[in-house]
Parts: sequence; C-alpha cells; structure tokens
Amino acid sequence: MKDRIEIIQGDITRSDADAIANAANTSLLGGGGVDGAIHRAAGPQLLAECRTLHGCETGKAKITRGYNLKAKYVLHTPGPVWSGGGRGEAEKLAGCYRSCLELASEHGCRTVDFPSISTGVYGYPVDRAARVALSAIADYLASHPEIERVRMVCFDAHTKAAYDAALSEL
Ligand code: AR6
Repeated sequence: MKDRIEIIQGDITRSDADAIANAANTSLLGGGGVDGAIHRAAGPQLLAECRTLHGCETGKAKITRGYNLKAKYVLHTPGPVWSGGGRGEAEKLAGCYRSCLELASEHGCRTVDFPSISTGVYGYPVDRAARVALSAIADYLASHPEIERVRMVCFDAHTKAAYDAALSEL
C-alpha cells in the first residue's frame, strides 16, 4: 500500500484529486484553518449544502460536492480535540481517515487528498497524528484496490517532515 500513499507540501484547495477531505468541526458550518480556506475556494454553495447535513460526529464524515474546487467532492470530517491522548483521540482520528475513504469508495473516487486533520487548532501532536493517519490509510488501502492514490497535503515543512518520517516507519 505504501506505494499508493504520497506526502507533499502544498495548499489542498488547489488539489486535483477526485475528493479532498476537510478538517471540519461538528457543526459543518465552516471555521478557520483549512476549513475556512476550503469554503472560500469552493464558494457559498458549499456552505448551503453543508447546512442541509445537520452536522457530523467526531471521527465520522459526510460528503458534499466540490463546487468551484477542482475536486469533485469534499469529505467533511471533524477530528478530535487533543486532550492528552487518554480520551480516545487516536481511535477518533483513525475513524476520520477511514470514514472519508469509505465515502470516497462509495462515490467512485480513485484519488483522495487529506490535510493533516486535528494538528492545527485542535492541538493533536503532529508526530503522533501522522502515525495514526498513515496506519489508518494503509489499513484501508490494503483491502480497497479501487483507491489508486491517497496524498497527504501538508501546509508547512514541519508537518511534511512528520508525515515523511511516519511513512518511512510504516
Ligand atoms: N491546505 C492544506 N493544509 C492546510 C491549509 C491548506 N490550505 N490551511 C491550513 N492547513 P486546522 P484542525 C493545515 O486548524 O486542527 C477549523 O476552524 C494546518 O496548517 O485547519 O483539525 C475547523 O472549523 C494544519 O496543519 O484543523 C475546526 O473548528 C492542518 O491543516 C478546527 O479548525 C489542520 O489545521 C479544526 O482544527
């Protein structure tokens, strides 16, 4: 599976993948960080569709169209807020990646791009988040050949270095 996972540095709003994930909150009504950037790039129709979804649980995901994005779909997933690691954060974070990939498969996507969920405002230590994310992705890919490529789109060099290290340990 490792050969179907790529780590790059960049801006996920410019992604040409079939679907991109959004590090959302449980309201699905937008926010700062990558969520704000995705809503700005997709245009107001994205928020209009999100309003019809009535939120989403932490660790699950909901899908919308991508509107003005190149990506056909957005996979909205609220990550866990880090509170020391003893509150099921890792299971919830793995659930985010798995739930997004399940929706992507159901909708015929072959390529999916993710931001580093929970490692901004939600405070999840990036080294730990990277290990959880990549093992959840690798587990999914092992039984789902329909997904050809999953890319982690890291906003900064420090985040990319953490995912590069986690991938080499996988
Ligand atoms: N492309 C890729 N990654 C980005 C981009 C971008 N354009 N912009 C930021 N990042 P965060 P969270 C990175 O805070 O921790 C929102 O308000 C960023 O550098 O966006 O899951 C939501 O509504 C970091 O590495 O998400 C929630 O309330 C990563 O994306 C809350 O923040 C995630 O940072 C979710 O917090």
